[in-house]
Amino acid sequence: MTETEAPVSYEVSGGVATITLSRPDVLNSFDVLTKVAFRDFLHAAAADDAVRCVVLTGSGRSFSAGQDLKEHVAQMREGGQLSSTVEEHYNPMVLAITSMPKPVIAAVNGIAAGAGASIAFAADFRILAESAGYNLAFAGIALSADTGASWTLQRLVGLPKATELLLLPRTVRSDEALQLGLATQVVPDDAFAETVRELAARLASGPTLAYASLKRALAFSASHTLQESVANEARLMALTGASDDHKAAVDAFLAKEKPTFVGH
Ligand code: T3D
Repeated sequence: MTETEAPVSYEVSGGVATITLSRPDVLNSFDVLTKVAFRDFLHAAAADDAVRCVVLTGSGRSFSAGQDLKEHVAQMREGGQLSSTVEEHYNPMVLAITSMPKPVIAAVNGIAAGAGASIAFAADFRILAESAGYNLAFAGIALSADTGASWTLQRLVGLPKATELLLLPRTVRSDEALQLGLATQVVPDDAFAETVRELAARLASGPTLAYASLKRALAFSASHTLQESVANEARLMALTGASDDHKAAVDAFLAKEKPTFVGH
């Protein structure tokens, strides 16, 4: 990569926004420029009604190796303390992904380590290329976890496994990731791009408001009582019940036709 190349690219096509980390020489690790661009593209995708599905991926052989450790060390030497990057960059990233009012696919093309793994865990779907894997690298460099991994990982694999993976980091290959629940699907490397494209296209032509409401319902219910959750479900059912997509879908059902969803 030359200095002038953008570290992250953003492309919208057919209702799908694809955010690609583009620093393959350093395994798409996050320096400040990359973090700012990635965070800002997430916010742009969230705000754009024309975007109905978001794909996160990396270029080259890695999804992302997390924090750029060369920049990190340089900053430590300058300031002698950890920067504010967790609050300024990593926290907004994970909150933008988990609150995204449309489905998010982590297209994990290669190794995802540290904050790179955390980003994949925050997505709604994790499609892994066979050659991909995860490494919860934080303890390896004597750091705690960030970018939501302490919250997401235990929900995906359970507390004992999350503890093991965080305290004893190692590379979890794609077959084990699938067994553990860290992959929605594992596909051969040569079928990876097409599999991601098909899923993204399917989600981008789906009932976006219903997807957003389902995501909100799940997030709410994860930390509320049954009584509170059913009250919230009632609110979200009223919202989706009044949508154009719901009307179109029931009309299509009665007419024995396939519905066309507009997303609201
Ligand atoms: O304040 C704060 O900053 C806190 C924030 C923390 C967030 C975090 O994400 S902490 C975790 C940071 N990430 C890591 O500790 C992972 C470090 N990388 C690795 O452990 C390994 O690279 C991998 C397991 C990911 C892959 O291993 P492998 O053998 O396939 O590749 P490699 O040979 O180690 O790396 C290839 C190149 O990428 C190499 O450069 P070179 O020698 O060819 O010039 C390597 O230095 C570079 N690279 C890999 N990871 C990083 C990196 N350069 C900068 N930062 C990296 N994270």
